[in-house]
Amino acid sequence: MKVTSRVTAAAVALETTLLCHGVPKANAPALAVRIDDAIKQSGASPALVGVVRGVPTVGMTADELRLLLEVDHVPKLNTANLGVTLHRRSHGATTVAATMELAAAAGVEVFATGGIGGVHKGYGDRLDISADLAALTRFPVAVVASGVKSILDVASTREALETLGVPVVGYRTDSFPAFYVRETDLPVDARFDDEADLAAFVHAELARIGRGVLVCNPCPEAHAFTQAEFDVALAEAERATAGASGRDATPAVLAALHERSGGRTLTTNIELAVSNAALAGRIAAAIASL
Ligand code: PSU
Ligand code: MN
Repeated sequence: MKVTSRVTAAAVALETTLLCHGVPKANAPALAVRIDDAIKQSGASPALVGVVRGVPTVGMTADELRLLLEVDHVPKLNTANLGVTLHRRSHGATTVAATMELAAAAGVEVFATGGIGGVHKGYGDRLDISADLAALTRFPVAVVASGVKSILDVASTREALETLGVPVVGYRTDSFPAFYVRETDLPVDARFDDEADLAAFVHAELARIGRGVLVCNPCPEAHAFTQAEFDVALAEAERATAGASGRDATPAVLAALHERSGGRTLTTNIELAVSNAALAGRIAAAIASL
């Protein structure tokens, strides 16, 4: 695939769905700047990924991000609807799945986000599994995330990653984190405490398997929820969004959580995304100097 790539050394890919749908639009420009700064401070270079007027772009400009944020309903793109959006020359915000596809096409090895999509709890009685999981089996990119959002079925998502054979490693943790919550009783495949060792593993593993790796970085302690705190917030948010389904489910529940927690889940979401960007930057910088 031909992508417009403005990638320099030690690039870290970033997704646009997090900015266009995951946080309120008013918070997106400042979050984008904080993520960029975190990556630069780590000695790496940010490469925002999205589709601008049908052009798949790795390394979007600030003006291009502004354009996507100004559009009323920029579609959320996974690997299923990416191609049609290119064909029709429309704008699109890339999820983890589509961002991985474009990052891989541009040769970018490291990608930072908040949390990946996974197995939904089944709002209504339908099966809903994010394309992010399949993308991890297809594109050689290391995704640095705080596990999966605790609005999903975290245990089933961990099991699905195992079934798909996706390497899941923990940065200074033995457990698979659940986004707002630092720890669960679910395991990672291996724990890494040393960043240089983690970077060397990631680089070698991507080359060895030609598929993705999930690097789990728990939410910063100061902003984490306990499981009990989170359960209360989630129960309320689910009640408020009982009708949302399909691609709308995640943004709807996230928005309800942000509203009902008085912004606390939003702060946590922002802080963990920045922390993941910083770690991804350090990994990318370490890989560049291998
Ligand atoms: N993490 C966040 N906020 C988000 C998402 C992840 O903190 O909005 C997005 C990502 O783009 C992820 C997507 O790929 O949600 C998953 O959506 P779905 O379940 O429709 O695949
Ligand atoms: Mn879905």
